[in-house]
Amino acid sequence: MRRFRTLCALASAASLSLTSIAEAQSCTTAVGNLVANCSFEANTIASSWLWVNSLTGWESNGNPNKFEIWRGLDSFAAADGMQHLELDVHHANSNTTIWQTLNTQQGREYTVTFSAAHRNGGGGDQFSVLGLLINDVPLFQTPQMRTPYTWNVFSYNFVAAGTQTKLGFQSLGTQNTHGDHLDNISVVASVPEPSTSALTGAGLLALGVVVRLRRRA
Ligand SMILES: [Ca+2]
Ligand SMILES: [Ca+2]
Repeated sequence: MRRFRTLCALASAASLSLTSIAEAQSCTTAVGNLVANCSFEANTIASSWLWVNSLTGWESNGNPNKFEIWRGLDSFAAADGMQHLELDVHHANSNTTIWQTLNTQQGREYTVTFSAAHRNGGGGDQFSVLGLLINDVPLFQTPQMRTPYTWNVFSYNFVAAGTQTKLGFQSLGTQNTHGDHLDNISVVASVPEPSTSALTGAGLLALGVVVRLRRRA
């Protein structure tokens, strides 16, 4: 029983908590990804960083600035593509929350995967922490990330409560306009839809069983 409980605890931790993955798949090619502008590449900036007030697919509570896009500042490469966000936004309130609404299937389980990183300690910033919100409820937060300019990959599973799910990310480090970097976000169904061919195959198999039963009768 003890071994069983240990296995259950491990399974629970694996499905509900974080995982660190060395290499993450690009969210832009993740099959079934529900997230729009998942890599923050849609609004190309001409400088190494820039704050903007609109971002394709996303909303923000930043005030007055809403989003801070990075494109190679400090030679820090994005986790995916060329751009990412710093959620401790320059000249904002300053830790921000960004969100978008996804079309989901009620009762279906989804996996959120994202990359997060800390900055270089500028402005006295000692660590970065990002929170994941589902329908405005904080469900998961990263540990304090203290190694500068190193991407960490996290995954979290949730079950959709309705046909629309609000996905949010919250900056939770010290508010000093430095840190809490985010990129490469995917939300995909944990178990893919059965393919048409598989369904057809299962249907034919069931038909075969029915025919055999009729012959026996
Ligand atoms: Ca990106
Ligand atoms: Ca900060």
